Amino acid sequence: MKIIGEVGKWELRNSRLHITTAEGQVRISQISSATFRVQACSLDEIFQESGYACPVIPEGMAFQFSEREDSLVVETLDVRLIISKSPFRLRFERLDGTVLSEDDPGLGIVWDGPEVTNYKTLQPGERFFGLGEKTGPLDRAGKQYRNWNTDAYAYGPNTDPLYVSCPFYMGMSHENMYGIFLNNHWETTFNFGAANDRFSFFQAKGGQLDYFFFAGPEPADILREYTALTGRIKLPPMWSLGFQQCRYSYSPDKDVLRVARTFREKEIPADVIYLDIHYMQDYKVFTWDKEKFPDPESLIRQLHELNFKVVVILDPGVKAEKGYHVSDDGVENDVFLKYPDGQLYRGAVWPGWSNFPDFTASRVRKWWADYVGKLAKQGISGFWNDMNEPAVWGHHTPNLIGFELEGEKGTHKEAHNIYGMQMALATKQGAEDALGEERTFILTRASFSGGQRDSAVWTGDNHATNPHLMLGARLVNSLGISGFPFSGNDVGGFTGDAAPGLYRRWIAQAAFHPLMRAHTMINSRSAEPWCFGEEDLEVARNFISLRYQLLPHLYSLFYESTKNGMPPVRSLLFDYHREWKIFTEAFENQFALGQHLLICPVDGEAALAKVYLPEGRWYHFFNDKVCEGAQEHLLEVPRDLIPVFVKAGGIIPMQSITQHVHEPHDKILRLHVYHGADGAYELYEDDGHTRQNEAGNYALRKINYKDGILTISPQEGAYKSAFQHLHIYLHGANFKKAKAGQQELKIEKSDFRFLKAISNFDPYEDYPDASKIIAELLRVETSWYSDPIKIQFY
Ligand code: MIG
Repeated sequence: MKIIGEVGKWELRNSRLHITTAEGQVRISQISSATFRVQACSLDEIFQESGYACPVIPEGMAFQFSEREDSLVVETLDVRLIISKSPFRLRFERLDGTVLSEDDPGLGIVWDGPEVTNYKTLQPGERFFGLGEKTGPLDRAGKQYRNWNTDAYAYGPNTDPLYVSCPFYMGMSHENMYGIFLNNHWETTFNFGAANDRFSFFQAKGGQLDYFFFAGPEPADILREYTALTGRIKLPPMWSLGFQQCRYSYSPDKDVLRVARTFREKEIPADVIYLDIHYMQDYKVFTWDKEKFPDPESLIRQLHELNFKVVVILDPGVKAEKGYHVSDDGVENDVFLKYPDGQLYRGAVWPGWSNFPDFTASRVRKWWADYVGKLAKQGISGFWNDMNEPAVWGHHTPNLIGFELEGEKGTHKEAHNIYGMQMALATKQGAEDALGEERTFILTRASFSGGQRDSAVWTGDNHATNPHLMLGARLVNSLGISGFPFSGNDVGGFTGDAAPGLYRRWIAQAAFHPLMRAHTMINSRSAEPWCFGEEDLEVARNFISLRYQLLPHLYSLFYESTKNGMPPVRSLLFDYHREWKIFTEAFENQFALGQHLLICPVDGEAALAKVYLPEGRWYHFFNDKVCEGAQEHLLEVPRDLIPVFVKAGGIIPMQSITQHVHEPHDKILRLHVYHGADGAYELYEDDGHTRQNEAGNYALRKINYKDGILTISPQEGAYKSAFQHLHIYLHGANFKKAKAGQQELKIEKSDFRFLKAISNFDPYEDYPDASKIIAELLRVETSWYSDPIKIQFY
C-alpha cells in the first residue's frame, strides 16, 4: 500500500499543473470557472484517458495560480483549490473559506495493488446524493455503494448494485453543494461515511484516479457542468413520451393487436406496444417466430393503422448454433467475445449457449447496427436492450474474457460496466442509419455515465408493492440528479400481483415520470389499465389523459434537458436543498415535474398523506386550494388521486386530450399561470418526430408573468406552431379585465378540469374551497402567431 506522500517537483505546463510526489504523479487542470479535473497515477505509470463517459474532455484553461510556502493555490471567481505540499492534499473551498471537500489529512490518495482510493474528510452533517440508479434514501450519508452492473431480478429496497453504474454524486457540505465525477468505468466503490466516522471515499478496482470536481454553486450548475462533459440527450420522439404498454410477452400476433385495439376501444391514450422475447424464434435475436408471428410486416402495418409504434426487445446473447445466420455471420466476421486462448466465450441465456458481441469495438457495433437496421426497415420504431449488464445464468461472466475496447484491449473487469451502454449505442446507430430523418427510441437496462446520450433507462425488475412504488420515485429522482433525464419504472410492478389500489396510484405517479411504461412478468396478472377493475380503469384513463394534456410541458422540459442536462423530473434537492425536511423519510420521494409542479407519491391504500411543501405559496393542482409552503400538510387523499401542487409563479402549458401524440389536438394552447410570484417559462415545440428541429424547424417562446402582466416573446425558429389559439388560465388572481395592446380581451370564468369525476368521487367538489377558486380563473383568447404578445390583467 502506498500513500501519495509529499510534493516534490511541480510545474505549470499547458495550463496544467504537473506535480510529482513521493509515491505518485498528479495532473490538475481547471476546465471551467467552477470545474477542476484531478488525475493521479503511480510513478511508473503514464496518464490514461478514458473516453466512454466523456467523449471529449476540454483542455484546461489558464490558471489563477500562486505559490505559498506550504501550498499551491488555484483560485477562480468563486472557488479556491489549495494543494498542500507536505503531504500532498487537496482542499476545495469557497472564497470565504467554507470547505466543500478536502482530502483526509492522513490518507488522501492511496494505492493498494491495482486499486486506488481517494479518502475525503467527512464534514459535519455532510450529505450525499446521486450515483444514478441506486436504492436507499435520497441522502446517502452513512451508506456504501458498489458500481458493477448487475441483473438484480426482483431486487429489494436496499439491493446494491442494480443495472446501471454512474460514478457521479453531489455532496452538501456546510450547506454548500459540490459534485464529484469519478471518470473510471472499472468496478468502483463509494463510501459516504459508512461504518466509519472519519471519511468518505471513492475507490476503483483498476484504471486510474481521474475525477472532476464541480463547485456549483447550485445543483443545476453542477449538473450542467457534468452533462457538458458526459453529454445530454437529443430530443426523443414525441411518441416515446406517450403511454407505453408492455408485457412479458404478448404472443401470438393477434394478442398484440387485441391489446392495441382495446386501448382505442376504451379510449385510453397510448402510443407504444412492446414485443418481449417471445416474438423471436427460440429466443434467437433478429428472427421472428414463424408460427406466432408469421407475417411481421402485416402485424406492424395493422398496429400503425391503430397509431401504435412498435418496440422490440433485443438481448445481446446470440445463440451459438451452426446454420443460424446471425451466429454464422458473427463467427465469420469475428464479432464475438473470446477467452485469451482464442476460444469463443459461451454463456447460457434465453436461447441456450450463446456468444456475445464485443460492443466495445466499433466494427462490431456496425455489424450489430446492420441487423437492427433491418428491423427498423420492417417498421420497428424503437428498441429495448435487455440483459446487457451483461447477464448470464449464474451471473458470473468470467473475468478473463478479452474485449477490444476500441483498440486498447482489456478484459471483462474493465469492459463490464460499459457493455450495456455500448450495446445501446450500437442499437441506436443501427436504428438511426435506417430511419433517416425519423427519431428513434432506445430503452436500456444496463448503462453507464454518459449513456444518457443514447438511451432511456427503466429501473428493471421491481415488485408490485408499496415500497417499490416509493423506491421507484427515488430511483427516477436519483437518475435525474445523476444526468439521466429519461427514466421510469415498470408501472404496476414487474413481479408479484398488485394489491387493490396499488395500480391506480402507480399509474398516477408515472403519469408525471419521463418514461411511462406498464410492464409485467410472465405468468403474472397483465398490466393493462383494464385489468384491475372498473375504477382503476377510470383512474388510469384520467391520469394517462392528463399526461397527454401535459405533453407541451413535458416536451418543453425535454428540450431544456438537451440544453443544460436538467431532468424533467426533479428531486426537491434541485431547488430546496436548504430545507432539511426534504431529506427526511416522509418526504424524500417527492418530486417536481419542471420547476413548479410538485408530485407527492402515496401508497396504494393510503387515504391520508403527509406532504411537505417547500417555501413559497402552493396551489392544489386539482382544485386551486391555496396551501402555504415551508410546512407539512396532512391531506385526505381520495383513492383516485395523488397530491399534486403548483407553485405560485408556475406556468404550465397544456393541450386537449388526444388518443395518441400525433392525433391533432383542438389547436388551443392552454397556458395555466399561477398568480402570486414572478414566473418564467420556455415553451418549445417542433414536429416531434424528425431531426428538422436541428436545422431550425422549431418554435421557442419565452413566457414571463409578473403582477398581472404576461408577456410572450416573438418566436425563435421556423416551425409553424400546431396551436392557433391561446387560452390563458390565470389561477388565484382577482383581475376582472384584460388587454392585449389596445385590444380588449374576452374574459370568462372557467370551470376547467384536469380530471373527470370517477364514480361518486369528484376531485373538484370534495374540497370546500374548490368552487371559490375556480371562480377566480380568468380565461382570455387572443391570436397566437404574430409578434410579441403582452397581456395585461387589471
Ligand atoms: O430473464 O425479456 O428486466 O423486463 O420482461 C428475464 C424478459 C429477462 C428481464 C427484463 C424484463 C423482461 C424479461 N427480461
